[in-house]
Amino acid sequence: MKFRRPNIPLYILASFLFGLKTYIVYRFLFNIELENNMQEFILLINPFVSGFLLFSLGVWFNKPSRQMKFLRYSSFIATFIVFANLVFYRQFTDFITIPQLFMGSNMSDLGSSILTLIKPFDLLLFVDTVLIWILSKRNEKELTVSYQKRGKVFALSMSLLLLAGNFFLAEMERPQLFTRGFDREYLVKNIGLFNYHLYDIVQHSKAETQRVFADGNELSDIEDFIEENVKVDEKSNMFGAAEGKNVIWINAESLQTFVINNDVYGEEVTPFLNSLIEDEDTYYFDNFYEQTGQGNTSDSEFLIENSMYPLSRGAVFFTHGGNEYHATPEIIKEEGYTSSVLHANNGSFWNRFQMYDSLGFDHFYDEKAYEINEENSVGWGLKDKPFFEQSIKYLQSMEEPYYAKFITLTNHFPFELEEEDQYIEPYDSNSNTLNNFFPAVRYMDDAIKEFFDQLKEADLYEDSVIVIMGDHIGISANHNKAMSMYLDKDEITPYDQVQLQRVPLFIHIPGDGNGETISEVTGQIDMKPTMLNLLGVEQEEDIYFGNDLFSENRKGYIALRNGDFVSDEYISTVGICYDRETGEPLEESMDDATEKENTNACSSIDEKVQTELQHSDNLIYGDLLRFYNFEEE
Ligand code: GP9
Ligand code: MN
Repeated sequence: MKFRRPNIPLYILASFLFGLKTYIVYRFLFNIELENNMQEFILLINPFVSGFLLFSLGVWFNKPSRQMKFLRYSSFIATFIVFANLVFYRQFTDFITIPQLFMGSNMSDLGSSILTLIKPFDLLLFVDTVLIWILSKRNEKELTVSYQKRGKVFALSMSLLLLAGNFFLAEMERPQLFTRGFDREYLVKNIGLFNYHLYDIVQHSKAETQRVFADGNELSDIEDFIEENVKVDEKSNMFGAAEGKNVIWINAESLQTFVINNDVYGEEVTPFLNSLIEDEDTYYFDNFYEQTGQGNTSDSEFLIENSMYPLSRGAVFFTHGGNEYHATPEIIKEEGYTSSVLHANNGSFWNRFQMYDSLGFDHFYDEKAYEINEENSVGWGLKDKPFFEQSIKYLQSMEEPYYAKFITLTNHFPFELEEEDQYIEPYDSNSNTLNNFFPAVRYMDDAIKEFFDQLKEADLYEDSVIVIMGDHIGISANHNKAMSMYLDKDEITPYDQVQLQRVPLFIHIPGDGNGETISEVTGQIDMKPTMLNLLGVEQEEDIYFGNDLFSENRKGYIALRNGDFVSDEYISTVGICYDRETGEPLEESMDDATEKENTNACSSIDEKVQTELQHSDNLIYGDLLRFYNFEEE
């Protein structure tokens, strides 16, 4: 039988197939929330518009072989972008940003994680590319178009017109879409993945320019804002409670609050941490939020050392590792402290070498400081137990008083664990990630318990304050079905999603005796002022956005990096204002007048939150701390 070629130019066919395929990916592989028919419609048209915009450029090539070559390569590249975003999304429930592309070294270090993120059926994504490849080779002449100049201009105008139509609908559906760019899901939903990437490129260049042109005049606005909204004059009653003590900080990888005092099939997930809560020397914070963005662990480190927000795009450790900062390690150096980070991973991951230097750390014990072999490692590297064990000698050798930050690794996605380290059964649901999370957390819990024993044995315990903090969520929204099953809920609402961003914080001060559970709304942004106060360091002139956790007089809200926030009374997310205690959306069952009032209740805080994030971003983009005089009174 003779092969009958389709009767349409290849660039049209390519646009159509690409549009169709991308739509299917949007609709079924990304977890994009659609609230109404208009959003459905925009999501449907935008991949076709993007496809046409790209492939119709082919008509500018007169030579058939060139035109076909363009279609082949552009189809492959466009598909690869969709594929890369898909793999990335499975891990982070987010889309790639330009700064992230420059974190290539991190991407390759992900190693085993990446493989678990690629599914065999992803190959299907490339079916149309293969088809186009074959057709373009076999039927080169028939499928090429040779338009006169007018035809070419017409094709271009059509594509731009379609794009304008798409943008118009998007702006109608979501006013200020382009100014509120930090919500990447909105962008992709409304203008498509490709236009989103273009937008991201523009944003990135703008940020780069900002640093070059910054001159420090912007600082006074920021200082005024902080003076008015953040700073609290009086000291909390914990000022100096750990004066002169060593600080042992444990960054507990991916630890979330929902596992604390919880169980799997009757087995406690975190028996040691649970017992620590009951200990009279522990202050435990159960409404403490992580505020990280794309930089995960490194973002949490940035928050705690600087009391500034990480960036909404990329990891600030990477993009602004050479900036001037005024971080905790640097400040306490003046009080005689030495500071170190201990983390048995490749030291260049997250650009740590450079950033630790900028933050004023004296020493970084990275993987080279540890004995790592096949027996004592799993997943990402050295297991937590040998990690702590091998670290004791370093603690003993540190000059006192010291500030030592331990970053654990075993409880990291994909939560691999060897049989012998599984002290509890995995959970049983459709999500292996969630299932394996519990035994991995349990292993970490046990590792911390042993570490406490080792500290005591080595006489390092009494004279320290031990902080344990979850760095960020370990279970993303992709596993909501399994999560709702575990939490015994019908579904995970946007409100629940925010609440899942709680990570545990323990401040354990041996001999204190007044420990308690504190349920105030708090977050990682608060750690720098808290630690400085605990150590009795008089606050000099400084720029920070958090408050001492123990202070009665706090600013009253915690901003999440995506612009959501949690205040004492409300939780604001996806444009809905929820009552924090009940989880009820305020808009519902309200008459018009009250509704207005309630929306306003969230919106007045919202305004502050957005300004605060903006100020913090500007400080980083403009590298403004280089103009700040930390000495002046
Ligand atoms: C890597 C460790 C884990 O060194 O900090 O990285 P994460 O993916 O959680 O940021
Ligand atoms: Mn982490």
